[in-house]
Amino acid sequence: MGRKSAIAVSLLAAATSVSAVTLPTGNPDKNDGYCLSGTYTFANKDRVFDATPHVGVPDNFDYSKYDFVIQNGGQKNFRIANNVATLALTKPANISAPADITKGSLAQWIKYGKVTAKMTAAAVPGVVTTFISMSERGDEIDWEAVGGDANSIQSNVFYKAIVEFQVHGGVHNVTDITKFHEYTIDWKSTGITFAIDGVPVRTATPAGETAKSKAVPPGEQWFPTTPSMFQFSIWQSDSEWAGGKVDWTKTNEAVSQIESVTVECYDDKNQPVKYWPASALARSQTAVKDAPKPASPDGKGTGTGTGTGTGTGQKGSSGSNSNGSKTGSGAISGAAAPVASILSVLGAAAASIAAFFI
Ligand SMILES: *[C@@H]1O[C@H](CO)[C@@H](O)[C@H](O)[C@H]1NC(C)=O
Ligand SMILES: *[C@@H]1O[C@H](CO)[C@@H](O)[C@H](O)[C@H]1NC(C)=O
Ligand SMILES: CC(=O)N[C@H]1CO[C@H](CO)[C@@H](O)[C@@H]1O
Repeated sequence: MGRKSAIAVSLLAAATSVSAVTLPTGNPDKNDGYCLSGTYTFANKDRVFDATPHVGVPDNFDYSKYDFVIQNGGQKNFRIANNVATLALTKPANISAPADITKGSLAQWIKYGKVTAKMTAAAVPGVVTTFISMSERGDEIDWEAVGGDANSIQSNVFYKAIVEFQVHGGVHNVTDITKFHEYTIDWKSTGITFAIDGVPVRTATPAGETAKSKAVPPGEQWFPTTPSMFQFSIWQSDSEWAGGKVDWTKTNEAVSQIESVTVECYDDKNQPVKYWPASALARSQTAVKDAPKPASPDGKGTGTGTGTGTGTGQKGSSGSNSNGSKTGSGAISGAAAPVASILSVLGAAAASIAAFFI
């Protein structure tokens, strides 16, 4: 399911505190893309911006200061400690109502790229853990772990927020989702390869994902083609798909942990590049120019950031809504130098920015 409908479902199902579904304006990145290759961790919680509740990133978001954005749940449920982000779904005061989703994203708009998250998922029946891409118009690529099965994870592809369940999904074995695994979304214009711990398990191609819905105009293919944020979330589904209603008498919270997110940006020929598009670099450099003096003159500082985010529902093809949110924060690895390392240094010294809530 696409973002808007998923949000609606999420709001209905959870009576969440998400107050609006209006998407942010004044941010060119969501249209043009903003991708910087590197490995992002949660070594520095100052690099995680709490925008709860929010979709996307706030207007005028300063990418040089933050690696991750928390979109729902706040720092209370998107916790950064010991270099790891823990996304918690906490037992609601009233257990007859679903818990509020915890969601966050890597603060980039990627088209195309290979993104790998090292993370754990909750094996609590009724709970869904997600790692997904989400674009402004609802193009979406999903990893979704349902709490009712600790030994599988599902892949899915959505286009323009059009709901076509059980059409574009797959179910893949993984040994114990509560342990750290590396889940990869390798998204090229020619196809999406899903990999677990470096082993490809599925490739979805534009020609292979035939749309069933009349909502897809003739001549268009069911394939994500718009800049997307990579989002993490944990949410209460209560559906049969997810393992039934969450039993809050047995647990006080369900958690997913993220250790790192590694990004390899692709250019318009699906070739790995340090950044994409060229305007992303230009904007980075503008930020660098305007930013306070780096704390470390050698430009080799290791900026780290933490972030939290929240996401709103997406659903798996097997018929589930997943509110995916991703969070992450952290240091940009040296692989992304020189731009990323400059940004890292600046990030280490950065102050917080104003929040623009919708
Ligand atoms: C608890 O949640 C249920 C389901 O939303 C609702 O009907 C009920 O009124 C709530 N109880 C309280 C005390 O808020
Ligand atoms: C996945 O696990 C099931 C249950 O253990 C097994 O029957 C099946 O062969 C596995 N599939 C693959 C592709 O390994
Ligand atoms: C809570 C919620 O939205 N559950 C939905 C999950 O997705 C399945 C399949 O689409 C729906 O049947 C549930 O209602």
